[in-house]
Amino acid sequence: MSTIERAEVFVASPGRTFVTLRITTSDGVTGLGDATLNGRELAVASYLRDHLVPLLVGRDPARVEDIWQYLYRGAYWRRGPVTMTAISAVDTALWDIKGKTAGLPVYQLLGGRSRDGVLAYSHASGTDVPALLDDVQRYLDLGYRAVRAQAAVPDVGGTYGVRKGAIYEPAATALPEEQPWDTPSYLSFAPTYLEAVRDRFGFGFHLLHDVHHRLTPLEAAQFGKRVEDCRLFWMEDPTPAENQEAFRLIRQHTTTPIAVGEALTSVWDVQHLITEQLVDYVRTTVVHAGGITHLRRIFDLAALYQVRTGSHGATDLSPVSLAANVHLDLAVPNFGIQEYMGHAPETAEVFHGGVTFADGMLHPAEEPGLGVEYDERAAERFPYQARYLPVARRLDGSVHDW
Ligand code: GCO
Ligand code: MG
Repeated sequence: MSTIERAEVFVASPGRTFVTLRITTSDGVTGLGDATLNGRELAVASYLRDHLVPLLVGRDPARVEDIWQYLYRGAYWRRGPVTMTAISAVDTALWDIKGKTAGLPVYQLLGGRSRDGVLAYSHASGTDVPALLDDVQRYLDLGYRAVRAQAAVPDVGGTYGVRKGAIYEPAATALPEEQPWDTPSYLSFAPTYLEAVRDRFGFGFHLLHDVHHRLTPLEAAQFGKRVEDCRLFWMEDPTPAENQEAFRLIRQHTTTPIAVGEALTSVWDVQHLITEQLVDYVRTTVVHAGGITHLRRIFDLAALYQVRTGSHGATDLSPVSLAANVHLDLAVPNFGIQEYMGHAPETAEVFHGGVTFADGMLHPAEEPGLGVEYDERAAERFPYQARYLPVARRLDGSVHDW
């Protein structure tokens, strides 16, 4: 029997920080898992190195479900982003190994293709409305059939989602940057630029918008109602998801579809949202919601309630978990859309292979496993650099949800 011989944790910052797990079997097969938790990376690296790696050595890598149950139930302490990201990395690496051992791409192990490709959306943004419109044009020219639009609120500055460099990267400073936030200014401005996008480009593509947890339930209801004529694909995270009853109030007032879940980490965290049909899209991912094994369970529950998938795919999801997500997206019946921001050029020096983009769709690699390799040597050129996500403060100085 093949056994897990070693499991190594790599922390490197090629363009941004990634934590990567590599499991090697006694047969010399390797599998990769992403363990990146933006701004809290070293906590997961320690969880893996200090607490999970010693439990893995000697086990049968083929027993993917059993290892998931062993790590989850065996921790006693349940859920939470650090635990679930660490378990995700192990699970993803084991699926990679299973694919390589079987000689099949992972999506084949999940039941094969349910579709020809995976619809992807990317991020257009601008420091003002003309710049946003230019950026939407750029994404349409690149072949995207779905575009997220965000613009900086005039006179407030620091609005979520507005790109400074070539790629939107919010975790950019050694200590958290403090950004101002003003809800009334956002509420009066954001609908106008979404309308400007529809006025200029029409309705022949999907338009998305991320509110990024900034509104109260009633404000979110007002916003959703106000933008109904824009026919958004979704409004994302309109209000923080700790209080899930809040979505019922939003629902009672607007037919703008709702997407939630990028910061949630287990089926129990989304159970109420799904079974009460409080959201239309669930945004949990392979990397933060327990790997392929657990994310598939979430997606299956969602399918029963006509909730579709819309997995998170920001730059802080490494090419490994993005690939794993796209394998799953290709297979599940209730796929909706996949976020795809791409990565900095340095990231591609370390992670080779992965998904490809063509005509608005993502495609996984056809090699056995996930189709991504980690270049350890190249990673040494990019030592770990601490980077934090920003913190938002209202104009009176009090902390707001970033
Ligand atoms: C998105 C997200 C990201 C997150 C980031 C946090 O919709 O892509 O909201 O931009 O803020 O992934 O680490
Ligand atoms: Mg988001």
